[in-house]
Amino acid sequence: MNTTEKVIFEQFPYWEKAIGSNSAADRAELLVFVGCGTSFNLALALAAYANMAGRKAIAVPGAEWQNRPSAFWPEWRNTHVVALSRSGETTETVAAAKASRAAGAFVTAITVEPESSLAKNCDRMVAAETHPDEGIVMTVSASLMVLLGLQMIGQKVPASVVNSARQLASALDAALPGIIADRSHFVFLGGGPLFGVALEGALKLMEMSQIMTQAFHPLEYRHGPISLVDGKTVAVMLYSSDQREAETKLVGELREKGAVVIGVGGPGDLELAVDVDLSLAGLVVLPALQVLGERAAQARQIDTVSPRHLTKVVTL
Ligand code: F1P
Repeated sequence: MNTTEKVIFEQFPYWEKAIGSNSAADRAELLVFVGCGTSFNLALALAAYANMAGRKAIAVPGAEWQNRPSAFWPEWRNTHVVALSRSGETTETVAAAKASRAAGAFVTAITVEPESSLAKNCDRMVAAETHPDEGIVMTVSASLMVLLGLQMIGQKVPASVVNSARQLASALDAALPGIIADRSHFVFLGGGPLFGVALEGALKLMEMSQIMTQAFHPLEYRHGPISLVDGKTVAVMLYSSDQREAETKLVGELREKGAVVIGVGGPGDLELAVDVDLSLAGLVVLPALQVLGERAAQARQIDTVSPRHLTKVVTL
Protein backbone atom coordinates (compact mmCIF):
# COMPACT_ATOMS: atom_id res chain seq x y z
CA MET A 1 0.00 0.00 0.00
CA ASN A 2 1.53 3.37 -0.97
CA THR A 3 1.37 6.45 1.27
CA THR A 4 -1.38 8.14 -0.74
CA GLU A 5 -3.67 5.14 -0.31
CA LYS A 6 -2.76 4.79 3.37
CA VAL A 7 -3.59 8.44 4.05
CA ILE A 8 -6.94 8.24 2.23
CA PHE A 9 -8.05 5.35 4.42
CA GLU A 10 -6.55 6.81 7.61
CA GLN A 11 -8.27 10.19 7.29
CA PHE A 12 -11.28 9.48 9.45
CA PRO A 13 -9.81 10.03 12.95
CA TYR A 14 -8.87 13.55 11.75
CA TRP A 15 -12.49 14.13 10.76
CA GLU A 16 -13.52 13.09 14.28
CA LYS A 17 -11.19 15.70 15.79
CA ALA A 18 -12.45 18.44 13.45
CA ILE A 19 -16.16 17.80 14.04
CA GLY A 20 -17.52 20.50 16.34
CA SER A 21 -14.17 22.33 16.41
CA ASN A 22 -15.42 25.62 14.93
CA SER A 23 -18.64 27.55 15.09
CA ALA A 24 -20.62 29.42 12.47
CA ALA A 25 -19.40 32.78 11.18
CA ASP A 26 -21.70 35.59 12.26
CA ARG A 27 -20.70 38.11 9.61
CA ALA A 28 -23.51 38.92 7.24
CA GLU A 29 -21.76 40.32 4.15
CA LEU A 30 -21.32 38.50 0.90
CA LEU A 31 -19.13 35.46 1.46
CA VAL A 32 -16.41 35.08 -1.17
CA PHE A 33 -14.83 31.63 -1.08
CA VAL A 34 -11.38 31.81 -2.66
CA GLY A 35 -8.82 29.09 -3.44
CA CYS A 36 -6.72 27.43 -6.15
CA GLY A 37 -6.90 23.92 -7.60
CA THR A 38 -8.60 21.54 -5.19
CA SER A 39 -9.20 24.43 -2.83
CA PHE A 40 -11.13 26.28 -5.55
CA ASN A 41 -13.29 23.20 -6.19
CA LEU A 42 -14.05 23.10 -2.48
CA ALA A 43 -14.80 26.84 -2.57
CA LEU A 44 -17.43 26.20 -5.28
CA ALA A 45 -19.10 23.52 -3.20
CA LEU A 46 -19.06 25.64 -0.04
CA ALA A 47 -20.45 28.72 -1.81
CA ALA A 48 -23.39 26.64 -3.06
CA TYR A 49 -23.93 25.24 0.43
CA ALA A 50 -23.80 28.75 1.91
CA ASN A 51 -26.44 29.99 -0.55
CA MET A 52 -28.64 26.99 0.23
CA ALA A 53 -28.28 27.88 3.93
CA GLY A 54 -29.62 31.38 3.29
CA ARG A 55 -26.34 33.28 3.03
CA LYS A 56 -25.07 35.11 -0.05
CA ALA A 57 -21.93 33.56 -1.48
CA ILE A 58 -19.76 33.22 -4.56
CA ALA A 59 -16.59 31.24 -5.29
CA VAL A 60 -13.67 32.79 -7.16
CA PRO A 61 -10.22 31.37 -8.07
CA GLY A 62 -7.44 33.00 -6.04
CA ALA A 63 -5.79 34.79 -8.95
CA GLU A 64 -9.09 36.14 -10.27
CA TRP A 65 -10.02 37.61 -6.90
CA GLN A 66 -6.53 39.04 -6.53
CA ASN A 67 -6.44 40.62 -9.99
CA ARG A 68 -9.98 41.42 -11.10
CA PRO A 69 -12.40 41.21 -8.17
CA SER A 70 -14.75 43.71 -9.79
CA ALA A 71 -15.51 41.14 -12.51
CA PHE A 72 -17.13 39.04 -9.81
CA TRP A 73 -18.57 41.50 -7.31
CA PRO A 74 -18.72 45.26 -7.76
CA GLU A 75 -18.53 46.14 -4.07
CA TRP A 76 -15.75 43.78 -3.24
CA ARG A 77 -14.45 45.77 -0.30
CA ASN A 78 -17.62 45.02 1.63
CA THR A 79 -17.14 41.27 1.66
CA HIS A 80 -16.15 38.44 3.93
CA VAL A 81 -13.43 36.56 2.08
CA VAL A 82 -12.98 32.92 3.08
CA ALA A 83 -9.59 31.83 1.77
CA LEU A 84 -9.07 28.07 1.54
CA SER A 85 -5.56 26.67 1.31
CA ARG A 86 -4.09 23.46 2.64
CA SER A 87 -0.55 24.86 2.63
CA GLY A 88 -1.48 28.46 3.38
CA GLU A 89 1.36 29.36 1.01
CA THR A 90 -0.21 29.31 -2.47
CA THR A 91 0.87 32.62 -3.99
CA GLU A 92 -2.46 33.66 -5.52
CA THR A 93 -4.53 32.75 -2.46
CA VAL A 94 -2.22 34.56 -0.05
CA ALA A 95 -2.11 37.59 -2.36
CA ALA A 96 -5.92 37.58 -2.65
CA ALA A 97 -6.21 37.53 1.16
CA LYS A 98 -3.72 40.38 1.56
CA ALA A 99 -5.38 42.51 -1.13
CA SER A 100 -8.80 41.89 0.40
CA ARG A 101 -7.67 42.96 3.86
CA ALA A 102 -5.86 46.00 2.50
CA ALA A 103 -9.15 47.03 0.88
CA GLY A 104 -11.08 46.57 4.12
CA ALA A 105 -12.63 43.13 3.65
CA PHE A 106 -12.77 40.67 6.54
CA VAL A 107 -10.73 37.54 5.83
CA THR A 108 -11.18 34.09 7.32
CA ALA A 109 -8.54 31.47 6.49
CA ILE A 110 -9.45 27.79 6.34
CA THR A 111 -6.23 25.77 6.42
CA VAL A 112 -4.33 22.93 8.05
CA GLU A 113 -1.19 25.07 8.47
CA PRO A 114 -1.75 27.44 11.41
CA GLU A 115 1.72 28.99 11.07
CA SER A 116 1.45 29.70 7.34
CA SER A 117 1.54 33.04 5.51
CA LEU A 118 -2.21 32.84 4.98
CA ALA A 119 -2.77 32.27 8.69
CA LYS A 120 -0.69 35.36 9.39
CA ASN A 121 -2.67 37.45 6.91
CA CYS A 122 -6.23 36.81 8.01
CA ASP A 123 -8.63 38.22 10.59
CA ARG A 124 -9.74 34.80 11.74
CA MET A 125 -8.35 31.34 11.26
CA VAL A 126 -10.27 28.08 11.14
CA ALA A 127 -7.82 25.18 11.21
CA ALA A 128 -7.70 21.43 11.69
CA GLU A 129 -4.96 18.90 12.30
CA THR A 130 -4.25 16.79 9.23
CA HIS A 131 -2.52 13.47 8.61
CA PRO A 132 1.25 14.00 8.88
CA ASP A 133 1.97 11.75 5.89
CA GLU A 134 -0.31 13.48 3.39
CA GLY A 135 1.72 14.00 0.22
CA ILE A 136 1.47 16.08 -2.92
CA VAL A 137 -2.04 14.98 -3.88
CA MET A 138 -4.50 16.63 -1.52
CA THR A 139 -6.89 14.13 0.08
CA VAL A 140 -7.48 14.29 3.83
CA SER A 141 -6.97 18.07 3.98
CA ALA A 142 -9.55 18.58 1.24
CA SER A 143 -12.10 16.63 3.26
CA LEU A 144 -11.17 18.56 6.41
CA MET A 145 -11.51 21.96 4.74
CA VAL A 146 -15.01 21.07 3.50
CA LEU A 147 -15.92 19.88 6.98
CA LEU A 148 -14.66 23.13 8.56
CA GLY A 149 -16.33 25.20 5.86
CA LEU A 150 -19.69 23.51 6.40
CA GLN A 151 -19.46 24.19 10.13
CA MET A 152 -18.52 27.77 9.34
CA ILE A 153 -21.74 28.33 7.43
CA GLY A 154 -23.76 26.85 10.28
CA GLN A 155 -24.22 23.31 9.00
CA LYS A 156 -24.18 20.84 11.87
CA VAL A 157 -21.89 17.94 10.97
CA PRO A 158 -22.94 14.86 12.95
CA ALA A 159 -20.35 12.31 14.09
CA SER A 160 -22.17 9.72 11.96
CA VAL A 161 -20.78 11.24 8.72
CA VAL A 162 -17.48 9.53 9.50
CA ASN A 163 -19.01 6.08 9.12
CA SER A 164 -21.08 7.13 6.12
CA ALA A 165 -17.96 8.32 4.31
CA ARG A 166 -15.84 5.34 5.36
CA GLN A 167 -18.48 2.86 4.20
CA LEU A 168 -18.98 4.59 0.88
CA ALA A 169 -15.23 4.63 0.18
CA SER A 170 -14.94 0.92 1.04
CA ALA A 171 -17.99 -0.04 -1.02
CA LEU A 172 -16.64 1.75 -4.08
CA ASP A 173 -13.20 0.27 -3.53
CA ALA A 174 -14.57 -3.29 -3.38
CA ALA A 175 -16.57 -2.90 -6.59
CA LEU A 176 -14.10 -0.90 -8.68
CA PRO A 177 -11.82 -3.48 -10.35
CA GLY A 178 -14.48 -4.84 -12.74
CA ILE A 179 -15.90 -1.40 -13.42
CA ILE A 180 -12.95 0.68 -14.56
CA ALA A 181 -10.87 -1.95 -16.35
CA ASP A 182 -9.91 -0.84 -19.89
CA ARG A 183 -11.83 2.44 -19.64
CA SER A 184 -9.97 5.62 -20.58
CA HIS A 185 -12.56 8.42 -20.59
CA PHE A 186 -13.99 9.55 -17.29
CA VAL A 187 -16.69 12.10 -16.62
CA PHE A 188 -17.99 13.31 -13.27
CA LEU A 189 -21.51 14.73 -13.04
CA GLY A 190 -22.88 16.66 -10.08
CA GLY A 191 -25.33 19.50 -9.54
CA GLY A 192 -25.63 22.32 -6.97
CA PRO A 193 -22.96 21.86 -4.30
CA LEU A 194 -22.01 18.58 -5.94
CA PHE A 195 -20.71 20.39 -9.03
CA GLY A 196 -17.59 21.55 -7.15
CA VAL A 197 -17.28 18.02 -5.78
CA ALA A 198 -17.58 16.57 -9.30
CA LEU A 199 -14.79 18.93 -10.41
CA GLU A 200 -12.73 17.73 -7.49
CA GLY A 201 -13.33 14.07 -8.43
CA ALA A 202 -12.14 14.89 -11.94
CA LEU A 203 -9.09 16.82 -10.72
CA LYS A 204 -8.12 14.01 -8.35
CA LEU A 205 -8.34 11.45 -11.14
CA MET A 206 -6.32 13.65 -13.53
CA GLU A 207 -3.61 14.37 -10.96
CA MET A 208 -3.32 10.76 -9.84
CA SER A 209 -3.79 8.74 -13.03
CA GLN A 210 -3.19 11.24 -15.90
CA ILE A 211 -6.50 10.16 -17.47
CA MET A 212 -8.33 12.85 -19.45
CA THR A 213 -11.31 13.72 -17.32
CA GLN A 214 -14.15 16.21 -17.34
CA ALA A 215 -16.89 17.36 -14.99
CA PHE A 216 -20.28 18.90 -15.75
CA HIS A 217 -23.57 19.80 -14.19
CA PRO A 218 -25.61 16.66 -15.01
CA LEU A 219 -28.15 18.11 -17.43
CA GLU A 220 -25.48 20.16 -19.20
CA TYR A 221 -23.98 16.90 -20.38
CA ARG A 222 -26.56 16.42 -23.13
CA HIS A 223 -25.64 19.79 -24.61
CA GLY A 224 -22.55 18.67 -26.49
CA PRO A 225 -20.24 16.61 -24.28
CA ILE A 226 -22.43 13.52 -24.70
CA SER A 227 -20.93 13.16 -28.19
CA LEU A 228 -17.80 11.73 -26.52
CA VAL A 229 -19.57 8.81 -24.81
CA ASP A 230 -18.64 5.33 -25.98
CA GLY A 231 -17.53 1.97 -24.65
CA LYS A 232 -14.44 3.56 -23.10
CA THR A 233 -16.45 5.90 -20.85
CA VAL A 234 -16.96 5.74 -17.12
CA ALA A 235 -19.51 8.26 -15.83
CA VAL A 236 -19.59 8.99 -12.11
CA MET A 237 -23.02 10.39 -11.28
CA LEU A 238 -23.19 12.18 -7.95
CA TYR A 239 -26.95 12.05 -7.44
CA SER A 240 -28.66 14.96 -5.74
CA SER A 241 -31.79 14.14 -3.79
CA ASP A 242 -33.78 16.97 -5.42
CA GLN A 243 -33.01 16.10 -9.09
CA ARG A 244 -32.86 12.33 -8.89
CA GLU A 245 -35.47 11.59 -11.55
CA ALA A 246 -33.83 13.74 -14.22
CA GLU A 247 -30.39 12.40 -13.32
CA THR A 248 -31.63 8.80 -13.48
CA LYS A 249 -32.99 9.42 -16.98
CA LEU A 250 -29.66 10.83 -18.12
CA VAL A 251 -27.84 7.82 -16.68
CA GLY A 252 -30.07 5.52 -18.76
CA GLU A 253 -29.06 7.43 -21.91
CA LEU A 254 -25.35 7.21 -21.03
CA ARG A 255 -25.58 3.47 -20.46
CA GLU A 256 -27.35 2.98 -23.80
CA LYS A 257 -24.38 4.69 -25.47
CA GLY A 258 -21.87 2.32 -23.89
CA ALA A 259 -20.85 4.14 -20.71
CA VAL A 260 -20.41 2.31 -17.47
CA VAL A 261 -22.04 4.37 -14.72
CA ILE A 262 -20.98 4.55 -11.09
CA GLY A 263 -24.14 5.78 -9.38
CA VAL A 264 -23.20 7.49 -6.13
CA GLY A 265 -26.52 7.66 -4.31
CA GLY A 266 -28.64 6.31 -7.18
CA PRO A 267 -28.93 3.90 -10.13
CA GLY A 268 -26.01 2.83 -12.31
CA ASP A 269 -24.04 -0.25 -13.30
CA LEU A 270 -22.73 0.13 -9.80
CA GLU A 271 -25.20 1.61 -7.32
CA LEU A 272 -23.69 2.97 -4.11
CA ALA A 273 -25.86 3.96 -1.17
CA VAL A 274 -25.32 7.41 0.33
CA ASP A 275 -27.07 7.63 3.70
CA VAL A 276 -26.98 11.42 4.12
CA ASP A 277 -28.97 14.11 2.32
CA LEU A 278 -27.59 16.72 -0.07
CA SER A 279 -26.50 19.02 2.78
CA LEU A 280 -23.76 16.56 3.77
CA ALA A 281 -23.28 14.54 0.59
CA GLY A 282 -20.53 16.85 -0.68
CA LEU A 283 -18.41 15.90 2.31
CA VAL A 284 -19.33 12.23 2.52
CA VAL A 285 -18.48 11.36 -1.11
CA LEU A 286 -14.98 12.93 -1.11
CA PRO A 287 -12.98 9.93 0.21
CA ALA A 288 -14.66 7.62 -2.35
CA LEU A 289 -13.58 9.95 -5.16
CA GLN A 290 -10.03 9.94 -3.76
CA VAL A 291 -10.07 6.12 -3.76
CA LEU A 292 -11.21 6.14 -7.39
CA GLY A 293 -8.23 8.29 -8.38
CA GLU A 294 -5.80 6.04 -6.55
CA ARG A 295 -7.19 2.80 -7.99
CA ALA A 296 -7.26 4.19 -11.53
CA ALA A 297 -3.61 5.18 -11.11
CA GLN A 298 -2.70 1.76 -9.78
CA ALA A 299 -4.43 0.09 -12.74
CA ARG A 300 -2.10 2.12 -15.00
CA GLN A 301 0.90 1.60 -12.73
CA ILE A 302 1.23 5.30 -12.06
CA ASP A 303 2.84 6.44 -8.84
CA THR A 304 0.59 8.88 -6.94
CA VAL A 305 3.26 9.68 -4.37
CA SER A 306 5.26 11.61 -6.97
CA PRO A 307 2.68 12.66 -9.56
CA ARG A 308 4.01 14.03 -12.83
CA HIS A 309 4.55 17.82 -13.02
CA LEU A 310 2.95 18.47 -9.61
CA THR A 311 4.29 20.05 -6.46
CA LYS A 312 2.61 20.30 -3.09
CA VAL A 313 2.48 24.08 -3.27
CA VAL A 314 2.47 26.39 -6.26
CA THR A 315 4.44 29.53 -5.49
CA LEU A 316 5.14 32.13 -8.15
C1 F1P B 1 -3.80 23.97 -3.84
C2 F1P B 1 -3.14 23.23 -5.00
C3 F1P B 1 -3.64 21.81 -5.11
C4 F1P B 1 -2.98 21.08 -6.25
C5 F1P B 1 -1.46 21.20 -6.26
C6 F1P B 1 -1.00 22.57 -5.94
O1 F1P B 1 -2.98 24.19 -2.79
O2 F1P B 1 -3.46 23.94 -6.17
O3 F1P B 1 -5.01 21.75 -5.30
O4 F1P B 1 -3.31 19.73 -6.20
O5 F1P B 1 -0.89 20.26 -5.41
O6 F1P B 1 -1.74 23.17 -4.86
P1 F1P B 1 -3.39 24.88 -1.42
O7 F1P B 1 -3.52 26.35 -1.67
O8 F1P B 1 -4.67 24.29 -0.95
O9 F1P B 1 -2.23 24.54 -0.51
